[in-house]
Amino acid sequence: MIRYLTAGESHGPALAAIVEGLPAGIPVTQHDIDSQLLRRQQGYGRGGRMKIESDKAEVLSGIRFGKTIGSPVTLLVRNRDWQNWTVTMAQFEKPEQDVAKITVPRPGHADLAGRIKYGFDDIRPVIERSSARETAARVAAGSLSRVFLRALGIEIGSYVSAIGPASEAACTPAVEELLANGAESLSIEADLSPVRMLDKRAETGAMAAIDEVSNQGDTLGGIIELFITGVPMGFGSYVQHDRRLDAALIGALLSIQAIKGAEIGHAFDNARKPGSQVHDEFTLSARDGLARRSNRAGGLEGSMSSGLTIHLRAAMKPISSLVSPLQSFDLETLQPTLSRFERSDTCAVPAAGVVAEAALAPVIANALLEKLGGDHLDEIKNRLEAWRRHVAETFQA
Ligand code: EPS
Repeated sequence: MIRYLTAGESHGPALAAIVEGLPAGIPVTQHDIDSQLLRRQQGYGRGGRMKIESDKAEVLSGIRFGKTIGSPVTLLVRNRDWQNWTVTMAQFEKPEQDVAKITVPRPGHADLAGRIKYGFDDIRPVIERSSARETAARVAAGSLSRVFLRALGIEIGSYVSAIGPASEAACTPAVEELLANGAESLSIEADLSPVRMLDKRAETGAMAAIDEVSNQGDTLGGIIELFITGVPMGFGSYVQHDRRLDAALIGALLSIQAIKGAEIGHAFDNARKPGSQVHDEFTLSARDGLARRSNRAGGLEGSMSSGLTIHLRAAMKPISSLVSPLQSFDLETLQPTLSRFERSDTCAVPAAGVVAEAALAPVIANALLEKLGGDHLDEIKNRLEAWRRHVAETFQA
């Protein structure tokens, strides 16, 4: 099974990830990793930091002659901004210069509970690790599971369906058409838009909304649509709480900074309808075998993959670092004061879609490894082909 850890502070020397449990024989190029890092850096509404960074991963272990070797892969993404922070973030000697302590927590951020929980007299260490900069390491880590899945015909893609007040319909025929070529086609199309939206009117509205809140020193959240194609029937399980694929997928989405809601398909809409308008009826034909009239369940039934496209949605709250201050207080004087500004983004929803894709990849890869096992890509490929064949033959008259 694939496990990974990330390390690193937003303004420290680097971010790192160790990815353990990847099978051997997966072809990986530098471009496979760095192209995902580049995608994460894009998006209308990003702040000044993205002008400083140009994220690239150094591979320190686990890959030889362009293929994984089954041992842990270590990835390092250096922070260019580190050179501006060597005093504030000095690792050992406390610098002679005065390093200003941060004592005013920003509402909505980890600042207050983190400062109290870890017993600091300064909020800086909380800001450094709770920052969404950490997602650079997660995207690098996730890119490896992604290439593993792609080699097996399983793809993950996303687009943004809402930013603030601007929204577009989810799962339109245009989306279905793109998904027919694999979920990555959807991402390629979405990546052409500065806000990763597909509908031009929604895109214009979103960019105008970002400009407007940016002028007011405010921020915007949004909704991300995520799709996984090529997953055969029977990944995940209903037999135990910790083997339920629904929970693992939603857990991965909610592990992302500022993601506060997630659903499978249109779960919240479905909750308002009778069952007859929700469940996806079966049809059997000699030509197509088993088919469905709809996929309102989002590709998951009984916490297992149904064989249809998996569809997840994630809600991102507006970033909690605002240029226009919110009411706060000083933890040293216990006097009310306005919150301070820490450089941030006006809107990072487009980037969060890329992060969400990366967060889902190891979950699906693990569901596959749980079902099929195997230590080398070729071995797993053979087992997956046999499984796909078995499922298809089950429904042939
Ligand atoms: C980010 C880097 C950060 C922020 C942002 C995302 O860099 P800095 O703090 O130096 O500007 O721009 O972080 C947050 C949104 C957050 O909540 O902390 C990045 O690399 O994505």
